[in-house]
Amino acid sequence: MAFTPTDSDPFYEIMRPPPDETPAQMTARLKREADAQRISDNIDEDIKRDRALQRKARKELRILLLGQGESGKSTTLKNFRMQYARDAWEHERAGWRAVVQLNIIRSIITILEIIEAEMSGNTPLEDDDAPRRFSDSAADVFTDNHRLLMIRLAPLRGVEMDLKRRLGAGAEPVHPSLPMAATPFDDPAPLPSPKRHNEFFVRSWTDAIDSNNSQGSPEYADLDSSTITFMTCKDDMQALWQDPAVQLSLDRRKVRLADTAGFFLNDLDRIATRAYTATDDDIVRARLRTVGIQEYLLRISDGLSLRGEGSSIWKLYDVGGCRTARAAWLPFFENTDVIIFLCPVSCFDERLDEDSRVNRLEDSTLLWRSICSSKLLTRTQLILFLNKCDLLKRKLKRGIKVKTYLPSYGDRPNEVMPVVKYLREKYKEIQKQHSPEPRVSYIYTTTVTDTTATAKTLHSIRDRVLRENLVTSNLV
Ligand SMILES: Nc1nc2c(ncn2[C@@H]2O[C@H](COP(=O)(O)OP(=O)(O)OP(=O)(O)O)[C@@H](O)[C@H]2O)c(=O)[nH]1
Ligand SMILES: [Mg+2]
Repeated sequence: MAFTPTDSDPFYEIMRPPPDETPAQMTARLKREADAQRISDNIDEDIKRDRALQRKARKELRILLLGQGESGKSTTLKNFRMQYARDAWEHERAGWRAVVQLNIIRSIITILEIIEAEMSGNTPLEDDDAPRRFSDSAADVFTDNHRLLMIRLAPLRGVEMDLKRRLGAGAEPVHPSLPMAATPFDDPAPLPSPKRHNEFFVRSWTDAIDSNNSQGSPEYADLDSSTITFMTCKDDMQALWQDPAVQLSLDRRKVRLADTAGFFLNDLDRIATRAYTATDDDIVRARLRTVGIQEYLLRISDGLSLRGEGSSIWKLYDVGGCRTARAAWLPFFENTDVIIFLCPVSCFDERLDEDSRVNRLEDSTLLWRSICSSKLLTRTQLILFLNKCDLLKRKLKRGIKVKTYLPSYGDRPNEVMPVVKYLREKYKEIQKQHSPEPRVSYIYTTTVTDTTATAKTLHSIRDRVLRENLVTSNLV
């Protein structure tokens, strides 16, 4: 950009044009300035290219995991680490027990708060669309037994505080943000989805897990009063979770704990024990919301057996996906080799936590469009995960019609395969239309909580990314 000094600028005196400058002198001066700028831009470009080549020579790749909040970025990262950073994974295993306990306690507290609200006839907690006051019969389903359970489970609030302190986790209110005018494919119909509670978050889950690591070991459990209280509450937690009135209430408020971290509630016999150690699946499913951006290193051996040699370093960046966190993504775009973008396909009838006016699929689609069209990412390989296929399947089975929220879906069958195919085509089309230069589309349908299937996807990505990287760095 040409330099235009103002009189408050320290360079004003040096840079300002002579007062008696003729038109011809002005033209010559502007040309000189434009030439200087072009040379400077070329140098910047050369430096950028050199840096990229140096990284390639060191066989270093930068991979960014992007997508809206809860799309599955951290879960994908965990799959990568489980496959390719096995030592670190094992080292952290003991520390995950506290996260699993915290996930369970958050679900229990959600249930307790719902019972409290229903008993007092207060405004519903989870669903803005539900009636403002429940009928007497709804409140009546809760009895003295529920009151007793509430009292008996009260100590879990203390355990929650203790676990959060140990993990260094915080809780953030959901900040409303500006509405988005555009829609993905059509104007979605009004959405009856629940609004979630403030969630705890960590800046870096490896730090959180590390700081908690020694305290998470089974030997430490003898002294760990939180685990002891947690174990003591096991029967009451089970009674609460399996209670028909509770299930009815959750259903009415469309709170699907079983679709979130709540599915640990079915495993209390296994988890609420002194000897419990988190399994690989537990770790992958445990939810810790990300804020900020965190770098994770992986050493990837080239499964291509290219001359049988070497490995490359993959720098993976996990980011917070909620709208307020997205401004921090931009500085990471430059020199990013690969973006793995996660679109949760089950979200067509849900709204953003941070802005309940915005449909999640709409948000994800606009995000995808802006990633595809970014000039900074022209040479970045884009990989799209159409994620949460298992939840899509469950949702369609419950009879929820895609067409209601996405009228352009029309009369296609309300089944997983056609829905995924439709979204795949739409996302592919957006990529084609909005990419500044033609690029190949790599689209995978995923359920990243399924570690076996995801391992295959990651191996395929590894081979593909390494191959592409070799091609672009002219090594093959
Ligand atoms: N059933 C199911 N759950 C999933 C899937 N992918 C992610 N989840 C769950 O969805 C929740 C959110 O996943 P995360 O990986 O934490 O999402 P994120 O994109 O990192 O979210 P932020 O950190 O808030 O940006 C977690 O409870 C995961 O276990 C999936 O394919 N199927
Ligand atoms: Mg995350």
